[in-house]
Amino acid sequence: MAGIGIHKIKNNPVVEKLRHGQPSVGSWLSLCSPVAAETLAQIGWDWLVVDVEHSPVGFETMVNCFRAVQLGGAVPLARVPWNETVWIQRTLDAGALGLVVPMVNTAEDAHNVVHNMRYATKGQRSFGGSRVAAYIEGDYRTWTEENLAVIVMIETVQAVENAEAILATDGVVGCFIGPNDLALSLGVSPNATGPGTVHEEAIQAVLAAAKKTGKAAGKHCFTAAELSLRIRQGFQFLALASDLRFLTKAAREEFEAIDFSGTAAENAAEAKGSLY
Ligand code: 3PY
Ligand code: MG
Repeated sequence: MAGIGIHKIKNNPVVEKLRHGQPSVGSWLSLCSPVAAETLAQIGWDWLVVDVEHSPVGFETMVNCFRAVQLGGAVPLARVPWNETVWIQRTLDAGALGLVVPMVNTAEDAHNVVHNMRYATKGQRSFGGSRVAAYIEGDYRTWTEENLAVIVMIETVQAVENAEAILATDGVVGCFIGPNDLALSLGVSPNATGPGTVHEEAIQAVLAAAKKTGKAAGKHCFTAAELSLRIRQGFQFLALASDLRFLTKAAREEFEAIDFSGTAAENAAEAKGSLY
C-alpha cells in the first residue's frame, strides 16, 4: 500500500558531509515539543539535536521528537546528559543517528564514547536493536560502524589542550565547541568572546587540531552571521541557536513592535480586518 511513509537511507547524510569536508548545519531542540521539531525540520536543516542535557525533555518525548525530525526531513541526533554507557545505549536504541557527547576532556573520554557507541567486538554497546533500524537499508548493526555521527564536545581548557588526541581517537567523526562552558572554564564571561580574546584563541586551537587530524570541527553559534563566518574558517558541524531561542527572539521582536501610543479606540479601528 502506498503511503507518505519514510524512505530508507543507505548512509548517514550528516557523516557523509562531514567526511567529505562539507559543512553540515543544524539546530537545537530545547522546547521538548515534537510539533516544534517537525516544523523546524521542514526548514532545511541537515540535522536537529534533541537536547537531553539541558532541557527537561523526557525519554518518550525525545523519541517523538526523533520521529518528528525524521518526518520533517532532517536527521535526528541527540545530546546526551553525560558521557555514560546507559545514556548512550538507550538514546541510540531510541533512534538517534548520532550523538553529541558533553565534556569530553581527554583521549580516554573520547575512547569511552566510541566504545559505548559500537557493538562488540569493537565496543560494548549491547545489541537489542534500535527503532530506527527499520529506516536503514541493510543491516543496522553493521551500518552503525561507519554511520553514527560521533561528535564529542570540547568545552573546557583541558579539552582544548587535548584536542588533537581527542580528535585523533578512532571512531570520532568530529568535535563541537560549547562556547558557554568553554568561557566558564577559561574563567571569563560568556560575553567575552570574539577576535583578540582568549576564548577565540581556544576556538582557533581546536580548529587547527581538527584540520591536523582530518576530523570535523564544530561549534554552537548564536547568529547566522557567526555561523557563516565559521563556515568560511573551515568549521563544519555547526548549530544555529535553538527552537527556544527562535521562539523568544521572534516573539520579543513582535512584542516590541507593538505600538501602544494610540488610544484604545484608534488601535481597535486600525487592527480591524488586518490581524494576519
Ligand atoms: C555550551 O555553550 O557550553 C554548550 O554546551 C552549547 O551547546
Ligand atoms: Mg556546554
